[in-house]
Amino acid sequence: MKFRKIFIRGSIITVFFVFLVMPNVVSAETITFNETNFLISTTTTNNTPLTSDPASAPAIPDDSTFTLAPNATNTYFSNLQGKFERYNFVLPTGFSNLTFSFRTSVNDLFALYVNGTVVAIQTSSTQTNFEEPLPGFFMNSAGTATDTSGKLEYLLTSGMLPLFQSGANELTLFGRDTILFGGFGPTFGEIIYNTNEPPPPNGVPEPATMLLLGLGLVGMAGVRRFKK
Ligand SMILES: [Ca+2]
Repeated sequence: MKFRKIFIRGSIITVFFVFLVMPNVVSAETITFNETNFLISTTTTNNTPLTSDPASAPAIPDDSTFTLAPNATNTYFSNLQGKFERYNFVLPTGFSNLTFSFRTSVNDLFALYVNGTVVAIQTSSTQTNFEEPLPGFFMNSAGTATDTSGKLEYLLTSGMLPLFQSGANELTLFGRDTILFGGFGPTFGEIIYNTNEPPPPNGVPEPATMLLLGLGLVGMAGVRRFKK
């Protein structure tokens, strides 16, 4: 009797301490996207200005307008036409160490918005914009962004990191033509972050989880025997 009491108490205390010493499960997650992952808005513009001033970028159309698949017709701009395309992604609660890289080729100009804020603009129209390195940037986990192409006229070099949020996020790319015709071209993007979220339900159980489960079963068996 005494032994069982001690055993149950011991099990509860052990479980408590295992909880205390169990490290957070931190895993690195990567969101990779390209031009095929964007949806194009049905709203278009005609000869809207776009300068190196982020305030010059046009207002983003309503979320409900981003319905068009990125095919040859929808990614094409007629003379001076502007279009918007959207990539939606989700970040978990408590994400950390987020980095973001983005490169794109637009004929002829573009502005990129993270959750509604303009973070990068390319206003120069030159053949080299369609050659590597494509116009783009990298933001490190300290939130410092650098132009990896030397081809951007505007980059939000600090202050980009707080734009990312837990839950739904959106990247919006505005592109427009300056002569003859244009369109959205190849796009490359990567968002990498750490997460403390539990592993997916079909994942392999970790040793700590197995230990807890085992101790719980032993404890329950102990209680059952004690009640007898
Ligand atoms: Ca053009």
